[in-house]
Amino acid sequence: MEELNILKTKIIGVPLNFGANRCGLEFSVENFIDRYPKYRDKIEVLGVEKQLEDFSTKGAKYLNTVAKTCEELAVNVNKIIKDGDFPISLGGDHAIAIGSIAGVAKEKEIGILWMDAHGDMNTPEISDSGHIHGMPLAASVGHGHSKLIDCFYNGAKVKKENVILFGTRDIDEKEQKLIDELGIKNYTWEMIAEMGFEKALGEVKEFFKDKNLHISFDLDGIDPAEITAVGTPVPGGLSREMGKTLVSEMIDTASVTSIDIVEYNPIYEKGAETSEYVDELLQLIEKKIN
Ligand SMILES: [Mn+2]
Repeated sequence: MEELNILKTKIIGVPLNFGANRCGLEFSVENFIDRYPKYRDKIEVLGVEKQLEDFSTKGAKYLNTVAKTCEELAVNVNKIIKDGDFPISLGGDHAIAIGSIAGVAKEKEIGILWMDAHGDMNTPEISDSGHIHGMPLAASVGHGHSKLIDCFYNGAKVKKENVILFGTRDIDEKEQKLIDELGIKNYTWEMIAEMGFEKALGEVKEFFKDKNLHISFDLDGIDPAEITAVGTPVPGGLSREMGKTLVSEMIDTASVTSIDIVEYNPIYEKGAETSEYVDELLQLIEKKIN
Protein backbone atom coordinates (compact mmCIF):
# COMPACT_ATOMS: atom_id res chain seq x y z
CA MET A 1 0.00 0.00 0.00
CA GLU A 2 1.27 3.42 -0.89
CA GLU A 3 2.28 5.44 2.10
CA LEU A 4 0.37 8.66 2.51
CA ASN A 5 2.27 11.86 2.95
CA ILE A 6 0.55 13.20 6.04
CA LEU A 7 1.58 16.67 7.11
CA LYS A 8 1.44 17.59 10.75
CA THR A 9 1.59 21.34 10.16
CA LYS A 10 -1.80 22.96 9.56
CA ILE A 11 -1.84 26.60 8.52
CA ILE A 12 -4.79 28.77 9.42
CA GLY A 13 -4.91 32.18 7.77
CA VAL A 14 -6.63 34.87 9.80
CA PRO A 15 -6.79 38.16 7.87
CA LEU A 16 -7.83 40.24 10.89
CA ASN A 17 -7.17 43.97 10.81
CA PHE A 18 -9.58 45.18 13.50
CA GLY A 19 -7.05 44.64 16.26
CA ALA A 20 -4.67 47.05 14.56
CA ASN A 21 -7.27 49.28 12.89
CA ARG A 22 -4.90 49.42 9.94
CA CYS A 23 -5.97 48.82 6.35
CA GLY A 24 -3.97 46.29 4.40
CA LEU A 25 -3.85 43.53 6.99
CA GLU A 26 -7.19 42.16 5.74
CA PHE A 27 -5.49 41.46 2.40
CA SER A 28 -2.53 39.67 4.00
CA VAL A 29 -3.54 36.04 3.58
CA GLU A 30 -5.10 36.27 0.11
CA ASN A 31 -2.21 38.36 -1.11
CA PHE A 32 0.29 35.85 0.20
CA ILE A 33 -1.56 32.94 -1.41
CA ASP A 34 -1.78 34.86 -4.66
CA ARG A 35 1.99 35.28 -4.63
CA TYR A 36 2.58 31.66 -3.59
CA PRO A 37 -0.19 29.52 -5.14
CA LYS A 38 1.45 26.39 -3.68
CA TYR A 39 -0.20 27.40 -0.39
CA ARG A 40 -3.72 27.65 -1.80
CA ASP A 41 -4.69 24.16 -0.68
CA LYS A 42 -2.55 24.29 2.44
CA ILE A 43 -3.94 27.36 4.13
CA GLU A 44 -7.39 27.24 5.64
CA VAL A 45 -8.65 30.81 5.65
CA LEU A 46 -10.78 31.84 8.59
CA GLY A 47 -13.26 34.55 7.63
CA VAL A 48 -13.48 37.63 9.83
CA GLU A 49 -17.14 38.34 10.58
CA LYS A 50 -17.95 41.85 11.69
CA GLN A 51 -19.94 41.98 14.91
CA LEU A 52 -22.10 44.71 16.33
CA GLU A 53 -19.75 46.96 18.31
CA ASP A 54 -20.27 49.26 21.26
CA PHE A 55 -18.13 52.22 20.28
CA SER A 56 -18.31 53.73 23.73
CA THR A 57 -15.72 51.07 24.66
CA LYS A 58 -12.81 53.32 23.72
CA GLY A 59 -10.08 51.32 25.39
CA ALA A 60 -10.58 48.25 23.20
CA LYS A 61 -11.68 49.07 19.66
CA TYR A 62 -13.72 46.49 17.73
CA LEU A 63 -13.71 44.33 20.85
CA ASN A 64 -16.59 42.05 19.80
CA THR A 65 -15.23 41.38 16.32
CA VAL A 66 -11.75 40.66 17.62
CA ALA A 67 -13.10 38.45 20.43
CA LYS A 68 -15.32 36.48 18.00
CA THR A 69 -12.44 35.93 15.55
CA CYS A 70 -10.13 34.80 18.36
CA GLU A 71 -12.80 32.43 19.67
CA GLU A 72 -13.13 30.81 16.24
CA LEU A 73 -9.39 30.55 15.82
CA ALA A 74 -9.14 28.96 19.28
CA VAL A 75 -11.70 26.30 18.30
CA ASN A 76 -9.75 25.50 15.12
CA VAL A 77 -6.35 25.48 16.81
CA ASN A 78 -7.68 23.33 19.62
CA LYS A 79 -8.92 20.72 17.16
CA ILE A 80 -5.53 20.62 15.45
CA ILE A 81 -3.77 20.15 18.80
CA LYS A 82 -6.20 17.40 19.81
CA ASP A 83 -5.49 15.65 16.50
CA GLY A 84 -1.80 15.67 17.43
CA ASP A 85 -0.90 18.16 14.72
CA PHE A 86 0.93 21.49 14.68
CA PRO A 87 -1.05 24.70 14.15
CA ILE A 88 0.52 27.71 12.42
CA SER A 89 -1.64 30.83 12.66
CA LEU A 90 -0.89 33.31 9.90
CA GLY A 91 -2.09 36.87 10.44
CA GLY A 92 -3.48 39.34 10.19
CA ASP A 93 -2.82 41.44 13.23
CA HIS A 94 -1.29 40.15 16.45
CA ALA A 95 -4.63 40.10 18.32
CA ILE A 96 -5.18 36.65 16.80
CA ALA A 97 -2.61 35.26 19.26
CA ILE A 98 -5.28 35.50 21.98
CA GLY A 99 -7.14 32.77 20.09
CA SER A 100 -4.22 30.61 19.01
CA ILE A 101 -2.78 30.55 22.53
CA ALA A 102 -6.18 29.75 24.07
CA GLY A 103 -6.64 26.85 21.66
CA VAL A 104 -3.34 25.28 22.66
CA ALA A 105 -3.42 26.16 26.37
CA LYS A 106 -6.71 24.30 26.90
CA GLU A 107 -4.83 21.05 26.27
CA LYS A 108 -1.27 21.72 27.40
CA GLU A 109 0.57 23.89 29.86
CA ILE A 110 2.70 26.10 27.63
CA GLY A 111 5.27 28.83 27.81
CA ILE A 112 5.31 31.70 25.33
CA LEU A 113 8.19 33.19 23.39
CA TRP A 114 6.93 36.57 22.15
CA MET A 115 9.22 37.91 19.40
CA ASP A 116 8.16 41.48 18.76
CA ALA A 117 9.33 45.10 18.56
CA HIS A 118 6.50 45.90 20.96
CA GLY A 119 5.46 44.55 24.34
CA ASP A 120 1.82 43.79 23.48
CA MET A 121 1.24 44.12 27.22
CA ASN A 122 -1.33 46.92 27.09
CA THR A 123 -4.76 46.76 28.65
CA PRO A 124 -7.83 48.89 27.82
CA GLU A 125 -7.12 51.00 30.92
CA ILE A 126 -3.56 51.94 29.95
CA SER A 127 -3.62 51.79 26.14
CA ASP A 128 -3.35 55.14 24.34
CA SER A 129 -4.68 53.79 21.04
CA GLY A 130 -7.25 51.21 22.15
CA HIS A 131 -5.89 48.84 19.50
CA ILE A 132 -6.22 45.27 20.70
CA HIS A 133 -3.13 44.07 18.79
CA GLY A 134 -1.15 45.82 21.54
CA MET A 135 -2.89 43.71 24.21
CA PRO A 136 -2.72 39.99 23.34
CA LEU A 137 0.16 39.04 25.63
CA ALA A 138 -1.41 40.86 28.58
CA ALA A 139 -4.75 39.11 27.93
CA SER A 140 -3.05 35.71 27.70
CA VAL A 141 -1.50 36.13 31.15
CA GLY A 142 -4.85 37.32 32.56
CA HIS A 143 -4.77 41.11 32.31
CA GLY A 144 -7.13 43.31 30.35
CA HIS A 145 -10.71 43.05 29.14
CA SER A 146 -12.58 39.96 30.36
CA LYS A 147 -13.87 39.26 26.82
CA LEU A 148 -10.25 38.82 25.74
CA ILE A 149 -8.96 37.02 28.85
CA ASP A 150 -11.87 34.58 28.77
CA CYS A 151 -11.41 33.62 25.11
CA PHE A 152 -12.44 29.95 24.59
CA TYR A 153 -12.43 29.25 28.34
CA ASN A 154 -12.29 31.41 31.44
CA GLY A 155 -9.12 32.79 32.92
CA ALA A 156 -5.46 33.31 32.12
CA LYS A 157 -3.96 30.91 29.59
CA VAL A 158 -0.30 31.11 30.53
CA LYS A 159 1.61 31.76 33.74
CA LYS A 160 3.41 35.09 33.64
CA GLU A 161 6.64 33.43 34.75
CA ASN A 162 6.55 31.22 31.64
CA VAL A 163 6.70 34.12 29.20
CA ILE A 164 9.70 35.72 27.48
CA LEU A 165 9.52 38.87 25.38
CA PHE A 166 12.30 39.02 22.77
CA GLY A 167 13.54 41.83 20.54
CA THR A 168 11.45 44.65 22.04
CA ARG A 169 12.38 48.26 21.36
CA ASP A 170 9.12 50.21 21.62
CA ILE A 171 7.27 49.77 24.90
CA ASP A 172 4.80 52.33 26.26
CA GLU A 173 5.48 53.78 29.69
CA LYS A 174 2.44 52.29 31.44
CA GLU A 175 2.95 49.02 29.60
CA GLN A 176 6.52 48.89 30.93
CA LYS A 177 5.15 49.42 34.43
CA LEU A 178 2.85 46.40 34.03
CA ILE A 179 5.72 44.30 32.61
CA ASP A 180 7.82 45.24 35.64
CA GLU A 181 5.00 44.63 38.13
CA LEU A 182 4.36 41.17 36.72
CA GLY A 183 8.05 40.41 36.38
CA ILE A 184 7.73 39.39 32.72
CA LYS A 185 11.14 38.49 31.32
CA ASN A 186 12.03 40.94 28.58
CA TYR A 187 15.03 40.64 26.27
CA THR A 188 14.97 44.10 24.73
CA TRP A 189 16.72 44.56 21.40
CA GLU A 190 19.22 46.77 23.21
CA MET A 191 20.08 43.94 25.61
CA ILE A 192 20.31 41.38 22.80
CA ALA A 193 22.60 43.65 20.75
CA GLU A 194 24.80 44.25 23.77
CA MET A 195 25.11 40.65 24.99
CA GLY A 196 25.08 39.19 21.50
CA PHE A 197 22.26 37.31 19.81
CA GLU A 198 23.82 33.88 20.37
CA LYS A 199 24.10 34.40 24.12
CA ALA A 200 20.55 35.74 24.41
CA LEU A 201 19.23 32.83 22.35
CA GLY A 202 21.22 30.43 24.52
CA GLU A 203 19.52 31.74 27.65
CA VAL A 204 16.06 31.50 26.07
CA LYS A 205 16.80 27.94 24.95
CA GLU A 206 17.94 27.02 28.44
CA PHE A 207 14.75 28.47 29.92
CA PHE A 208 12.34 26.64 27.61
CA LYS A 209 14.40 23.46 27.25
CA ASP A 210 12.09 20.42 26.92
CA LYS A 211 9.04 22.53 27.87
CA ASN A 212 5.93 23.02 25.78
CA LEU A 213 6.31 26.28 23.92
CA HIS A 214 4.16 28.50 21.74
CA ILE A 215 6.13 30.94 19.57
CA SER A 216 4.39 34.17 18.65
CA PHE A 217 6.43 35.70 15.84
CA ASP A 218 5.61 39.30 15.01
CA LEU A 219 7.25 40.26 11.73
CA ASP A 220 7.88 43.76 13.11
CA GLY A 221 10.40 42.15 15.46
CA ILE A 222 12.65 41.87 12.40
CA ASP A 223 14.71 44.91 11.41
CA PRO A 224 12.57 47.06 9.07
CA ALA A 225 15.72 47.58 6.97
CA GLU A 226 15.29 43.92 5.96
CA ILE A 227 11.52 43.58 5.66
CA THR A 228 9.10 46.40 4.95
CA ALA A 229 5.57 44.99 5.01
CA VAL A 230 4.63 45.76 8.60
CA GLY A 231 2.34 48.51 9.82
CA THR A 232 4.31 49.57 12.88
CA PRO A 233 8.04 49.41 12.01
CA VAL A 234 10.61 50.31 14.67
CA PRO A 235 14.31 50.75 13.80
CA GLY A 236 16.63 47.99 15.00
CA GLY A 237 15.66 44.40 15.64
CA LEU A 238 16.64 40.91 14.58
CA SER A 239 18.04 40.22 11.13
CA ARG A 240 16.09 37.86 8.89
CA GLU A 241 18.63 35.15 9.63
CA MET A 242 18.37 35.65 13.38
CA GLY A 243 14.59 35.28 13.15
CA LYS A 244 14.97 31.97 11.35
CA THR A 245 17.69 30.77 13.71
CA LEU A 246 15.44 31.60 16.66
CA VAL A 247 12.55 29.52 15.29
CA SER A 248 14.78 26.68 14.15
CA GLU A 249 16.77 26.32 17.37
CA MET A 250 13.70 26.65 19.59
CA ILE A 251 12.07 23.78 17.66
CA ASP A 252 15.26 21.75 18.27
CA THR A 253 15.38 22.58 21.97
CA ALA A 254 11.87 23.00 23.31
CA SER A 255 8.71 21.04 22.69
CA VAL A 256 7.25 23.63 20.34
CA THR A 257 3.49 23.09 20.04
CA SER A 258 2.41 25.93 17.78
CA ILE A 259 3.47 29.14 16.08
CA ASP A 260 1.93 32.47 15.02
CA ILE A 261 3.36 34.55 12.18
CA VAL A 262 1.64 37.91 12.28
CA GLU A 263 1.38 41.52 11.10
CA TYR A 264 2.20 40.89 7.44
CA ASN A 265 0.72 43.96 5.75
CA PRO A 266 1.21 43.81 1.96
CA ILE A 267 0.39 47.51 1.52
CA TYR A 268 3.78 48.45 2.95
CA GLU A 269 5.78 45.91 0.96
CA LYS A 270 8.54 47.65 -1.06
CA GLY A 271 9.53 44.65 -3.16
CA ALA A 272 8.57 41.11 -2.27
CA GLU A 273 10.99 40.62 0.61
CA THR A 274 8.43 40.21 3.37
CA SER A 275 6.21 37.67 1.63
CA GLU A 276 9.41 35.84 0.69
CA TYR A 277 10.38 35.82 4.33
CA VAL A 278 6.99 34.44 5.38
CA ASP A 279 7.43 31.68 2.80
CA GLU A 280 10.95 30.97 4.11
CA LEU A 281 9.63 30.75 7.69
CA LEU A 282 6.79 28.43 6.69
CA GLN A 283 9.17 26.19 4.72
CA LEU A 284 11.55 26.07 7.67
CA ILE A 285 8.78 25.15 10.12
CA GLU A 286 7.30 22.53 7.79
CA LYS A 287 10.70 20.94 7.27
CA LYS A 288 11.42 20.82 10.99
CA ILE A 289 8.00 19.62 12.16
CA ASN A 290 6.84 17.22 9.44
MN1 LIG B 1 2.89 42.27 18.19
